[in-house]
Amino acid sequence: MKKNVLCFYLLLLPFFLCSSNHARAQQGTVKRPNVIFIFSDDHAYQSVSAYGSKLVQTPNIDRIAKSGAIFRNTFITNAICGPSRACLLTGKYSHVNGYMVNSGKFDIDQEVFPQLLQEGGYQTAWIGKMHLGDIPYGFDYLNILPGQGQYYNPDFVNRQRDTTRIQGYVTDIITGLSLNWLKNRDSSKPFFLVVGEKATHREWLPALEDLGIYDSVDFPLPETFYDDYKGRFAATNQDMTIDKTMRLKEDLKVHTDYVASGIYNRFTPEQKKIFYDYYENKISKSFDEQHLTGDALLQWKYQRYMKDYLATAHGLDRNIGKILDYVDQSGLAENTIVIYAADQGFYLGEHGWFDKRFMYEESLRTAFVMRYPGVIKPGTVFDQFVLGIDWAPTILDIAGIRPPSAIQGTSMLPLLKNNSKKIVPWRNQMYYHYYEFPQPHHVYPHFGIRTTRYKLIRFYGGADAWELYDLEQDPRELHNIYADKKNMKIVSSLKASLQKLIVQFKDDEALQVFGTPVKESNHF
Ligand code: SGN
Ligand code: CA
Repeated sequence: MKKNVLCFYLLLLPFFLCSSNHARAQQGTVKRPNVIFIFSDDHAYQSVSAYGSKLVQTPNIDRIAKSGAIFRNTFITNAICGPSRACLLTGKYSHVNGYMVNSGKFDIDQEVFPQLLQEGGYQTAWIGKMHLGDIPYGFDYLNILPGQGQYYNPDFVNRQRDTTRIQGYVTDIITGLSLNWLKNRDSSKPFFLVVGEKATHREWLPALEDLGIYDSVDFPLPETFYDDYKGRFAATNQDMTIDKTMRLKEDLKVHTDYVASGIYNRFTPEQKKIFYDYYENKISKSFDEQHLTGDALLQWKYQRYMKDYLATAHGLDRNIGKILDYVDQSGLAENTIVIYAADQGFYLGEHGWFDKRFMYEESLRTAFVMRYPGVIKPGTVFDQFVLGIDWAPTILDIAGIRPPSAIQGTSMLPLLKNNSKKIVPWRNQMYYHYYEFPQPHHVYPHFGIRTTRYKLIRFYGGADAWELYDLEQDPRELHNIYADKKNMKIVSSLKASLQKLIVQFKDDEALQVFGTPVKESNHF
């Protein structure tokens, strides 16, 4: 008899397992929150006032942090655009989701978490920059920029791959399309919307109304601006300095090629005039008059870079404000989570650089703020290490959908719910792996581990060397102390932890490199 009952339950088990996600998803149908995920491109946390920046104010990003939480230790596991988005969508490291370099193509046959949201009854949309080389499934509505997209009068591509050119400034248009979608969506379902921003990507083109807003400000040089890269081979050999790599014409718009320029050719006569008056009649003219050389030229470039970059970021922050206003005024606020995050960090002159990629702090770490009414207490600060691959399982968990076991990230929901500040078991180290080489910025492939105090990095593919930083003693990462005999113990303990992470995340390429000895003479 007993045996029969057991058999009966065993027969039913697959049914329970299959339906468990659905059942969990259904439980709180009424209450399941909406999620708006605003994902910017190359927006450095050093320029966000919520992160303590003194450069400019970002009142709207700060507004999310104040009404929710700021995550001060958010790290991206492969700090470039396409791969970061692939990590967001899959919750998996680049070597697992296969999208390791920007020139690659995302394998759309793999599962992305918005598909699971759809199955669980969510309506899903991605509007703006996506940059995956292909269009993944899982979105009911898509209106995306082709590739990197354009700042002025950009083209947008829909799910049917029809292209439409829309007049205006990209960040404003993305907001307009997003609000439109929100207003016309099926309001009987909860939703997940990605607002994919192009700002603040190179070549840092501000909204025409923001041209020159910071021209009277003299931005301070970062402490490491004149870094000599001593003891760091890969850093010595990169191609991303303001001095040598940054281009006067394309990046700083000094005597833009008004005939050949793709940007300029898209303009209406009115837009053309505003752009020309500013960059040609004002900036280029003043540049010519100064006859700058050497350090004066370098400092001028830095100032122009900062002014354009921060003016572009200003338009981004203003548009985040428009989305928040809509959420607040439409009655959505109470049940809508708003997230702002950047796809990775960016150098604002630190080490003399722009761009990203390196496992050093400015690019590894990214801005991430989140408001979750009723769950996260306003003004919460999280210092736990959270990763870009944690977003997928977190959002699934919030939606009541169990994250698939193949996801490598971890749901942050237990942290978010933990207003009583009990200790929630959490990682205190993270694993990073970057691949794209040599183009476009000649940053050698590398992987490594960051703990609360140390960072150990292994470069390979031509720059075979280890680097070790003590982030407590040397937060700017100027002193590679790997070869210092007195660090042998910490090196071997970090290597053991790194190897464990490599094995845990099944990174075969790293495992092979890890096992290949490096010539001692490479550590100078
Ligand atoms: C372009 C930029 C690079 C930038 C990559 C990747 N050059 O190639 O400076 O690193 O995009 O950026 S540009 O001359 O076209 O501006 S990412 O954000 O997509 O990863
Ligand atoms: Ca980016």
